[in-house]
Amino acid sequence: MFSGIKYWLRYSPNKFGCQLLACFSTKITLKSNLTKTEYTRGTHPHACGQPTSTTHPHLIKRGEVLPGISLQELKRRRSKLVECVTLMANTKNIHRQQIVVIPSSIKVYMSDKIPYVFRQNTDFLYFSGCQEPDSILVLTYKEDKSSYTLFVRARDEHSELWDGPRTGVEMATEVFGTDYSLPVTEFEQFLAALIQEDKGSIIWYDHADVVQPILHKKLCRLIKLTDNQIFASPKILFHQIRLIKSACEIDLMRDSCRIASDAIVKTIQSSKPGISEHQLFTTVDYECRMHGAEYLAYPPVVAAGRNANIIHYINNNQIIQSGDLVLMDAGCEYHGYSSDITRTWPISGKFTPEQKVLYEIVLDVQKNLIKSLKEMPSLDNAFRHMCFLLGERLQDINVIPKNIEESKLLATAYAYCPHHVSHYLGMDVHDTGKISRSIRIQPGMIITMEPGVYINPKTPYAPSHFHGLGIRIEDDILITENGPEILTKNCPKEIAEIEALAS
Ligand SMILES: [Mn+2]
Repeated sequence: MFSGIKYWLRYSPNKFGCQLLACFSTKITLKSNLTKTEYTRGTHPHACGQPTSTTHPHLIKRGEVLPGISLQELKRRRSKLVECVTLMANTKNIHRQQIVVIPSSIKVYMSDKIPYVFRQNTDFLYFSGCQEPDSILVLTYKEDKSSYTLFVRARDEHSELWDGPRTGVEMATEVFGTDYSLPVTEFEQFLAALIQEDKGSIIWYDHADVVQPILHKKLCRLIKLTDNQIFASPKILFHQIRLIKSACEIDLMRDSCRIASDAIVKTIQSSKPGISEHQLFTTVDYECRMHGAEYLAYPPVVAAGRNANIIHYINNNQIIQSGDLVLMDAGCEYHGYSSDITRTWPISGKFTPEQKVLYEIVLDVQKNLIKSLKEMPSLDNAFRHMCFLLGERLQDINVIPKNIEESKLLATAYAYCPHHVSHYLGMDVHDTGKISRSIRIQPGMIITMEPGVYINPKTPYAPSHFHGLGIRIEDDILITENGPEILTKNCPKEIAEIEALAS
């Protein structure tokens, strides 16, 4: 609906500025040098700085800001953040003004004027829904009153000619549903005025992990002006909110997991001895994008033979020899949500006896661990459980000596699987990194389960007939009231299924 309010905002930017002046008692005046033709861009097919339901109806439904994410959902997220800040203020008995600063990503260049693919800062995207670089979301909160202001790049004819349309200040409040929006150039002035108003303001800003170096310098300068400002990192708050997925996030995760599962199936089917790891990378990338993913969620591991002993092998430039196992760790990003799957298969279509023995162990351990998620352990406990299960099974086949004490058994198993067995998953691959893995899992979380075994010749006790083998099986799992639900179940992992796909 092109409401009267919007009309007023579009034609009276100075009035809009006045409203902000009244609210924040700052001396901000909005420059308006936009022409009347520019204001009519609402009917232009590329009206905004990102897809909308008007310009990209195949991606965005009415009422949505991002694919699958409605404005209502964004507002719920913002309310939760206000609740968290309120709770924090109340428990610590703080009555001062609180200002939460969430910066967007900036454009990063690989060489002169050649940008890397832009990926928005996840925390910023989660709360703002805005896909533009050089933006800032600010929450101000004092005495139960809160408001959100989105700072965006002002419209600029020259830049837009090269880089495409920007949403601009005039449209931002309507598109993103924040209380106010201002040009990003006004940020320093805005914050200075807020601090002036309440010299004891608490500024929540992550100063350890700098996203926008210029903004960071400005903030540090502002903080120096007064003595009693506190920089507190809000990241733990953001991640606590992001940890539990909403219904629409779960839907997006289901799609992301389904697309990646199908892509890996196709990749296994297309694989044969003599092709390169790089070609399998291409296949999984192609299949994910052809089914709607924007790109792969991370550089995939495509490791043939003993390359699988290198946990983060991403060179992917070797020829796959007959008889090799291929370990592929790949997932896609679908509308901002990441999947993360690993499968290991014999390139010739049949496991050798040694490969089969180890594969069966990893598969059994993985299935056992998934079952035990019903008891809602912590991820760290799942890891200890894995070391125990894996250790016992490796003892059965004489890869680990029998009759060693338990602590030694766990340590030796860890040497054969030197990575954690699980991480949280969501918008980021290693999602909500500020959340400890020692807390119990809860319904609404999504996690991975990824035990592996890597028989590096250097590992103590490793019998030579297993040398160079590397196997990992990884699924993505939604935790529900009724137990674990495997979101990547479309991707087969049983020996017979894998052999059927690979031959
Ligand atoms: Mn993983």
